[in-house]
Amino acid sequence: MSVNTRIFVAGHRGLVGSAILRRLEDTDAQILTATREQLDLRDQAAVNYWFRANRPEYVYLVAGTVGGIMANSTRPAEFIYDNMLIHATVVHAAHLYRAKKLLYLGSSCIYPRDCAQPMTEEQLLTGALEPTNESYAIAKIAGIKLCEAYRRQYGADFISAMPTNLYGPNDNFNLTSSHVLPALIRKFHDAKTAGTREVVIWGTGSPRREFLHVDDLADASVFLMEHYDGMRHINIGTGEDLSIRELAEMVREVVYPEAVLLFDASKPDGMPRKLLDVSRLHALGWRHKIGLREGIASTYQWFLEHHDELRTSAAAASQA
Ligand code: GFB
Repeated sequence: MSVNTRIFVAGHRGLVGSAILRRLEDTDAQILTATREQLDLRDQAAVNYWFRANRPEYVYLVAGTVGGIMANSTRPAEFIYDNMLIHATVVHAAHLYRAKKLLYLGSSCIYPRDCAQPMTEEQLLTGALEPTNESYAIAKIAGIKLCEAYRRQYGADFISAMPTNLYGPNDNFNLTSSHVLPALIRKFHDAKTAGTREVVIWGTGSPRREFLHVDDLADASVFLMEHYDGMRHINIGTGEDLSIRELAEMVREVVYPEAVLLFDASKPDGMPRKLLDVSRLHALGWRHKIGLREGIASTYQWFLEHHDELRTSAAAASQA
């Protein structure tokens, strides 16, 4: 990339966007960002105006309203409305103002609830979705279809990738809206600080999930931007999963080994299993580097260093 190349990271304050900025730190290219206050990505006229003024050539579309199982179940309207609009406005403006390439990031919840495991890209739209995140999944599927449609009709080089559950620095540690991994770090940490041994884990502990460190995701995203230009979306993950109980035991070991686990089966389990088939990504030549235990330890370290700021921020739903 030359010094004049303009790259737009849409959603640069979130978990994924901030990791992409870190990954692009050494590039000579010009990195463009816009805060939510500067640009409402749900507003097509405002997005068009911004694209016309800034003319990005490469676009990382990683903005959206995101959250864990509880936020998804209780705020379905925000999840479908915000995400459908954000995906549509940015894809359309990238087409109108002739961006050379766009990478759109979805989520592994796009696959049917009872999908055969591991989930291949071909299983999209082969069955009913998991109800706890149906709104979000529909918006994410619409994003894939937007990229495919603009490629088919206009020849736009827009690609999509579907990451598995992510975690890392700048995650949301708010217990009502976060995903499981940051929630567990916070719960064990708070119990340790308060001197209580019992930590409550939502659900039965039996669902299985796959976790990818967001720095690996950022690396995979740059890799795909540089090396992939196909129509079909690509899964991004590690190809390994574990149960929520095993994850809780791992976080306990890092944060507070004396803690005792309690399971609250009145809370939803969500999808029974969500393991991505990553053979297409491996065949292209990319593999993750950060192991889960190591990633949990470094994320806990980050949490300790930023704990005071996090306590004061009400990051319920973020333009991630
Ligand atoms: O990460 P998570 O909220 O989302 O929950 P999903 C994963 C599993 O962890 C569920 C359990 O079985 C939860 O019940 N869990 C246990 C907890 N304790 C906790 C806790 O304290 N907090 C949370 N949040 N979970 C999301 C989707 O699904 O995954 C989104 O809702 C998106 O659409 C995202 O796709 C990646 O993995 O179930």
